[in-house]
Amino acid sequence: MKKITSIISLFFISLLLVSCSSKMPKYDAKKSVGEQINYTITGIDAGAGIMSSTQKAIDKYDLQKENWQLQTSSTAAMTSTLQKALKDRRPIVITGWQPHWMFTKYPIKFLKDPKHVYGKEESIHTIARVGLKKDEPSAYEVLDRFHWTKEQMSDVMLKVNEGQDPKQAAKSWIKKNKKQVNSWTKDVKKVKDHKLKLTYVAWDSEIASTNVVAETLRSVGYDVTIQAMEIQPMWSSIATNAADAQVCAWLPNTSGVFYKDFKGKFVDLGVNLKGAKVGLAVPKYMKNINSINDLKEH
Ligand code: PBE
Repeated sequence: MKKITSIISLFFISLLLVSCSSKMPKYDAKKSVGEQINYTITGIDAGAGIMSSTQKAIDKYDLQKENWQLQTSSTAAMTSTLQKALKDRRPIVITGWQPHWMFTKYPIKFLKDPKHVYGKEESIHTIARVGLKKDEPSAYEVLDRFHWTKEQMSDVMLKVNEGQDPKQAAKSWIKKNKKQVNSWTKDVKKVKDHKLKLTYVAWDSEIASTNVVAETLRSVGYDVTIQAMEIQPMWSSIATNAADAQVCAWLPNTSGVFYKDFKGKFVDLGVNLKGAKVGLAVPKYMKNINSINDLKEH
């Protein structure tokens, strides 16, 4: 009797497992990838440059013919969806960028972009309001000198992802990289309690850079506030002198529209980070999906 009961329950358990996995099937290299994920690219917040670039990619690679669509969400929602997909080896296509901890933590790869819709490499620029150099030469000088590497930005991002407070993560990074940070502030005239406002978009990369720059400016005496907002208001805050600077301009592509729209209403202090990259990404186990072209049905 006992045996029969256990056989029956085993049967039901396997039935349950089969039905669960058939709802959420693993990646099947022999089937069309579009069909498996409902022709959906998992994206982030609507204002991000990567979202408009992806719309362009859907168009340029003729993906709209198969009704491919870009789903708007947030970085947090996208990375959590990605994590769940990876756990079950399910297929997924996301909007990815680097530096970001998603490439450190998860086995994912960029898809090739032979039409260069996302551009090749990007640089992140520092943007100041017109007149900052005259009004706050010390801040201008520090902002102008600020630059770091992808790896350094990733360090701070990863700490914040692990739960550290961004301000604290910035402080400890500065402590560990004294020499470099000193070169940004060396011989800069100290001020006393001058107010300074930085604006940023709360993407992980920008949370990291903005906090590091804010802490550095505090060390020369500035009373710095940082304020997160959407991308358009951020550019507008600089153009209208409501804020002093931002370090979030991914160029030439990702923030290109805003750079063009606000031209003449800001000062470009140049590159603060080189070798950033934007595109579509998939888990590495999607072995035969290596280019955006591979998303198309053959
Ligand atoms: N990002 C991160 C931004 C710039 C920084 C790639 C999500 C974007 O505008 O797409």
